[in-house]
Amino acid sequence: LKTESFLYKALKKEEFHLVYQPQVAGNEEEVIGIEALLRWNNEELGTVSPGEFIPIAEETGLIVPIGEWVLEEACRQNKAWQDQGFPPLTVSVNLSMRQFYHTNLVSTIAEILYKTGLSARWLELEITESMAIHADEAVAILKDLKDIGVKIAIDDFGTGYSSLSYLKKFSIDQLKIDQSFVRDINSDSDDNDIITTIISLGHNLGLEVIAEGVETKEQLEFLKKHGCHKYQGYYFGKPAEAEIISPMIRKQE
Ligand code: G
Ligand code: G
Ligand code: MN
Ligand code: NA
Repeated sequence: LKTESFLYKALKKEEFHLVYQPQVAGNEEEVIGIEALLRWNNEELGTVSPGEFIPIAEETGLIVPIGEWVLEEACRQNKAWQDQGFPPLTVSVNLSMRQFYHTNLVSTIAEILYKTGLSARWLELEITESMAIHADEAVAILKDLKDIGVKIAIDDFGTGYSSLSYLKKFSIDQLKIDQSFVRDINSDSDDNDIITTIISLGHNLGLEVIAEGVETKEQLEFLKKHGCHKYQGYYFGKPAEAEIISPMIRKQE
């Protein structure tokens, strides 16, 4: 309850900030994208994890203004990197269910892109399989998002309860293999099968596939061997403030 009342004031009091985690591709392990992750520090509560406050923000509807702030801040930072001469990257932003189905989502995103000057192709929205529950509506929203040019990724892929048929109907660009499958790569043969299946599924449907939660060289080698080209995880870098991430993005010559 205390968390809820503090959450109402958090935006105004500028208690939120974003951290960024690199996403890398290819043998050069070049940074090609960044996931933006929300952090909240409150004077009295200390650091509250998103796992704790996002569900409250969802219930109260606060996720809509908070989510808008996240989108704008992530786009602003990404444009700043481009203006500083770093090679262009995709910034990925997590959307929650309530935000996804909010009437103003598409126009809000269009406005934020206009305001920050970021080109739509450098913004990726992460949704989860569970958001496909209102299938017809979701198809329409995703089509509108595609029309403005942003990318769509399915986060935590493989953990949701959903029919695979939506993958063909939805305008999506990327599957993110859930970290639970990556965690046990070198011990659990079931997870190995799931990973190789997701990679082929993605490739067969013409989608990019990124593995999350990559922590070891063994996991990376396995993923590479099976044709996964993009990775994210502590092995490459933990989520960190923009200033810490900047040196990881190679400067253009
Ligand atoms: O960063 P961390 O691992 O603590 O994130 C925990 C959970 O919170 C993850 O499921 C992540 O997707 C979610 N999360 C982090 N930042 C945001 C955000 O800006 N918006 C939404 N909706 N979820 C977020
Ligand atoms: O649900 P989502 O995939 O958005 O959640 C991302 C969360 O996963 C972030 O909170 C981030 O801190 C966490 N994360 C990122 N890389 C790793 C990793 O290599 N290992 C573990 N255990 N967590 C990670
Ligand atoms: Mn995510
Ligand atoms: Na995930």
